[in-house]
Amino acid sequence: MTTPSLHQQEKLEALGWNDFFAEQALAYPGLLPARVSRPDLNRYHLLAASGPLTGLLPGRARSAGQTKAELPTVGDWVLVSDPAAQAADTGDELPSGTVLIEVTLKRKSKFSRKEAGERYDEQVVAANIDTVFLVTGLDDNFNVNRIERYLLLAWTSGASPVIILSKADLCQGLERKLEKVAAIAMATPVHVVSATADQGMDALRTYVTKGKTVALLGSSGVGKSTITNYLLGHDYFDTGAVRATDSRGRHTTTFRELCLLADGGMLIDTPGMREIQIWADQDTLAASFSDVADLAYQCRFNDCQHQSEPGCAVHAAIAAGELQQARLDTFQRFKDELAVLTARNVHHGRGAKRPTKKKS
Ligand SMILES: Nc1nc2c(ncn2[C@@H]2O[C@H](COP(=O)(O)OP(=O)(O)OP(=O)(O)O)[C@@H](O)[C@H]2O)c(=O)[nH]1
Ligand SMILES: [Mg+2]
Ligand SMILES: [Zn+2]
Repeated sequence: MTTPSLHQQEKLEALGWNDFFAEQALAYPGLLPARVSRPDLNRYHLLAASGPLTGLLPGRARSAGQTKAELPTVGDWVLVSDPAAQAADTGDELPSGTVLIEVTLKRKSKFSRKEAGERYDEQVVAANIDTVFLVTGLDDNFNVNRIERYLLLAWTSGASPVIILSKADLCQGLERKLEKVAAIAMATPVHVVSATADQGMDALRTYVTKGKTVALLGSSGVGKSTITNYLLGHDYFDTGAVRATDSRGRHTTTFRELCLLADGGMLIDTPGMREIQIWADQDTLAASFSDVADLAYQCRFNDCQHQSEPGCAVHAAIAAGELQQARLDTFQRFKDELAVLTARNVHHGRGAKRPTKKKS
């Protein structure tokens, strides 16, 4: 990578650049770093020290044995050709402000889910994020199981989760809902907010500080774009009314985009997810359900399924009112889903083991 000037260095750091990426970039002299702010079909909107650029992915990158999950996505750091050097070197005539994406740097964190539908592929929703805002409405759309699911994915991502309970102004029975959330949140911070009634929003700013990236995730209509606009200070993203019958949204946001806040920090707004299927591993599942896992250690049998075995500490805790049956049910359900996912990926040579590149 070309050594950036002090001023450029500062701009890069404001975009989240740090030693983790700088060390990787040392191997590529002559290339410039840029961050993917919005992936389009074949073009990538990038933010570089010099300002916005448009990145093109050379065909060879797509065919070099990269899986879909390895292609650049929102939040990724890429190294691009220096437009000036490129024209001189190859005589390539790219429109001004357009560069070639040569390298995608290794990710520090990534929020993934199983691709929607029948396929068993990983979809990386956002990369290199510090915090994920897991947004759920406190209106009729409130659903604790969904939060549990998002939490598991967030723990797998390497970023820190924060539970955002939105639309506080429309909430009935807050206390009861908070109890339910507390029972599954473990140590995750929980914030009750309303972006439209300007309630609790300042607490959210503490996560979006200079150089830090926050991704907003949650189902359609929970108010992700409304929160993003609030923190941005202007209406950048379209927002859309929810259905009166069930408070569900209409999938107003259709692309993922990283935006810079005026006083530093970055937000990634994402489209509401229809399905949130887990993409995790056993260790993260156990960590995410440490309440259940800690109890399971105390079961008489190592392979206790916590059904009707004697000496089951999990069932004892449920009987004593220390653990909710629903929590155990969710744990078992996730475990089953994960078993299917692992079996499919082992079958297809994916998962924990990366596919080995064939030598030609
Ligand atoms: N009453 C109330 N309405 C809100 C609040 N936040 C958002 N809304 C409304 O909820 C609707 C959906 O908000 P959006 O921000 O578009 O939701 P979204 O999560 O971005 O939805 P998708 O883009 O479809 O994923 C809009 O009509 C917002 O005005 C809030 O705190 N209180
Ligand atoms: Mg939206
Ligand atoms: Zn047991």
